Amino acid sequence: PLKAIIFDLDGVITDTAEYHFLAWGALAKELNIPFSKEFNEQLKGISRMESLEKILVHGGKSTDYTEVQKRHLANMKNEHYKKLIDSLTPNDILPGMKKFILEVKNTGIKLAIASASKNAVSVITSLGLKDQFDVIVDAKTIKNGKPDPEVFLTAANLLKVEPKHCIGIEDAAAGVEAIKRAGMFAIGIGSLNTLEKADRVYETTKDVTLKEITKLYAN
Ligand code: B16
Ligand code: MG
Repeated sequence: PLKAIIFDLDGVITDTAEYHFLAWGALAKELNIPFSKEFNEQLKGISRMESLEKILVHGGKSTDYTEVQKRHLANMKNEHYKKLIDSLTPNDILPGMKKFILEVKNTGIKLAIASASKNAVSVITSLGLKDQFDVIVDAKTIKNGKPDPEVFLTAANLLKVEPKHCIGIEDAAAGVEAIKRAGMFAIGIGSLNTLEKADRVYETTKDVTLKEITKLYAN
């Protein structure tokens, strides 16, 4: 039986993925590195420092900066990002997600967050959803980022639920891979092209219903 649903945060519960895109885009522009929505897909779900490295490699500039300078660049992006998420409110919850979360909660299924973001607790608090979750696991508590399964396995462990009794929901390719490697059922939000490893892909959050995913999980 389905006992828990583990949610990614950025791109599933709220569209902070768009703010990450804007903040990285501004930094890339300053560094004279080409940046596009398509390239940004590769940054979804992966850590801040890994994202920076991918951007620098993409621009052929990885060896131009020392580790200290790279930390500084990552901090600049994060300060910009924090300004962008400063004004988040419950109105920024993605369509259908609040209703879905409350429905899951009412059914007695456990809920957790598994996010690669160090800003996860602040985001979920601004959205007014923190109390709905039994467990929040973020980049501050884990060693290996997505696509490593650690963040999802840690969430299941803290919930005291076996991975096979969990569904994971993700918008990033790295995240879907992490869910599958954790031995869970994977729901993807986005395009089939990028999320082909998911057990089921929905185009948007408003297409996700508890009734349907419970059925898919059971079969
Ligand atoms: P931060 P998620 C991830 O969050 C984002 O998808 C990814 O784009 C970002 O680089 C990462 O968090 C780190 O975020 O800089 O705030 O620590 O989708 O796993 O909830
Ligand atoms: Mg995400």
